[in-house]
Amino acid sequence: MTPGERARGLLADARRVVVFTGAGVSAESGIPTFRDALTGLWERFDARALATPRAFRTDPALVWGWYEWRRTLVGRAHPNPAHHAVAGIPGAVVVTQNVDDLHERAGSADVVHLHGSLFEPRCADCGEPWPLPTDPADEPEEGRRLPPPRCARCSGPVRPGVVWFGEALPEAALERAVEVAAACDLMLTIGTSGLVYPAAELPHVAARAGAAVIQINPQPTALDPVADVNLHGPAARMLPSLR
Ligand code: BJW
Ligand code: ZN
Repeated sequence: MTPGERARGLLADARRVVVFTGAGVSAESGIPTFRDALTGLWERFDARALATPRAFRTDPALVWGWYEWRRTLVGRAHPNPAHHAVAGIPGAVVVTQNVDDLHERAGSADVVHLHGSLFEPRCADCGEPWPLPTDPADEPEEGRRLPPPRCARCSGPVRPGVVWFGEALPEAALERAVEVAAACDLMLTIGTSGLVYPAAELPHVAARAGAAVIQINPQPTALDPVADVNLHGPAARMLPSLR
């Protein structure tokens, strides 16, 4: 049996499926990953200067401008065949590390965001949600600094609603993710390097609870040893071929 045939069999037999995704699932929508050589965001930008609470305190305009540029990129992108194939798995719970909204736009009904969202900024001081402007007139370019807007309640700086290094993941999201990982009979882990914790623990949680784990990734990853089937290829080609 080929790995593809094994994966198709596991998917056809599974009743509770969890789809765990990372930046690679959106790569073919034109959204850069973090750690891929040459094209990854952390190859071109310094994570410590952009994706930590200290970075935002030190240079809020640099950080806000960078995230507004990324929000613009995502806004222009479209879900790819991988997002659509995921949305076509009946009853699947999607647990994503991604801060984009492409799973939702492809039609996935149950999406858990472990690392927040580019579309839910909030006040850095009091936590008040900040309504995003609907007018796309002022679209920032890569590298352009932009002072963050001010909170209507306390006039604190508005920050992106994402989870930076050193910050706790949203409690309810992490709890639900662990719960569904421990209760599934199949986990598909797609397009993640499996290096960032605690998210990377989830395939191990599923495997320890007896679930089968299928990984889809063109490159070897930290999660290879935990996967029962490793499908080496791009998600937008591999996923649709499983159904
Ligand atoms: C394709 C493809 C195609 C390409 N098809 N595939 C244990 C040990 C050591 C350190 C730690 C530890 N536990 C915690 C830590 C610290 C830290 C951490 O994990 N560091 C590691 C890097 C070592 N974790 C944290 O700080 C977390 N918080 C925390 O632990 O809090 C504790 C706490 C508790 C209580 C109170 C206070 C604190 C938070 C982590 C937050 C991560 N944030 C980011 C940025 C989000 C905002 C933004 O977007 O800017 O999240 S970092 C970045 O990495 C982003 C991603 O979600 C995350 C994961 O990356 P992902 O998705 O895997 O992307 P890549 O690029 O790594 O991989 C892409 C993959 O796709 C590759 O494998 C490609 O091959 C593949 N691919 N094309 C399919 N077409
Ligand atoms: Zn406020």
